[in-house]
Amino acid sequence: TETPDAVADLFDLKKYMSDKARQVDAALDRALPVRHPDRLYQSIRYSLLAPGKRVRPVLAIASCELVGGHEAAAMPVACAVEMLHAMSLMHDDLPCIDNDDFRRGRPSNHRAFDEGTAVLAGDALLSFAFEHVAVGTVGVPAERVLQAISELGSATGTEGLAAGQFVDIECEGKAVDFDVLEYIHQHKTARLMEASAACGAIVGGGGDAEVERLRRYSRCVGLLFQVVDDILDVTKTTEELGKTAGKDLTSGKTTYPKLMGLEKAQQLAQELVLRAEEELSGFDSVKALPLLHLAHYIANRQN
Ligand code: GRG
Repeated sequence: TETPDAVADLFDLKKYMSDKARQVDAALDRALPVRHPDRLYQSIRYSLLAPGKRVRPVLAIASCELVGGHEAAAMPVACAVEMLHAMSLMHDDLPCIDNDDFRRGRPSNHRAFDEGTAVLAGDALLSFAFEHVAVGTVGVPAERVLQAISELGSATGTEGLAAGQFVDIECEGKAVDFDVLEYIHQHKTARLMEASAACGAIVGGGGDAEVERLRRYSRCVGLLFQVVDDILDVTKTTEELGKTAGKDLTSGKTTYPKLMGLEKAQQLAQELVLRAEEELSGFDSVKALPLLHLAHYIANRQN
């Protein structure tokens, strides 16, 4: 299908992403073969290897390569961010949190297995992600590996995912203002994307300024991801119902279109792409193509 973007013609992001995703899936498969206890491993593999976009691992690998590192150096952190993402989805779906029966087009982990297994498989995956980076990263100075590990810790804990999810739960059923909405998305979504890019650049040998630029890029992309999600939520429903007006913007969870209107939300998405692009302008323009296209892909995605 044709994208409306002119930049889309210069680089085949689809191929780039599917090539990288294939490498990541093979590495994830090797990292966690089924051992004793079988059912725990099967539960982990069920969620970890389920089909997803692999946006976070691609961010890690592309950032590593952008600063001159090799894909192999970034593979353990790329796998780790997907493990952290997968465990957060498993726990998010639990009856005590979002109580979702489906994930990635299949029954959620606790539906396919059981609640206790889903909790423990998520816990095991959380621990293993750190172990995997510590043990599996080769050819990278130890202080850089340590930096990456601490980055992953802050991205998932009380300064990251867990905090974002906590505030999200706390705000359930309440009207939320722009700052709180941004806090939730910044922590639940953008922070792990930021860590993915930062870790990739760190193990790739990037300098402080490069790591910072990639952090700013991925924070924009992370927020963009959510703004687009909210926009799709409105436009998809409108399409499905064949209506001319948008979905009821006054009920349910707070979204960008509800807070600022659909048009302003679309403007915000455009601004975020531009800001992401600006951050990349500090890099070699050819080497930055994957991340440039990734930002456009996220802006234009339809699911
Ligand atoms: C991480 C310690 C720790 C605890 C977990 C439950 C929880 C705390 C956090 C939940 C965070 C959450 C569900 C964030 C939503 C993130 C998000 C945007 C999910 C969708 O990501 P995609 O579209 O999914 O990249 P795929 O399936 O393509 O990988």
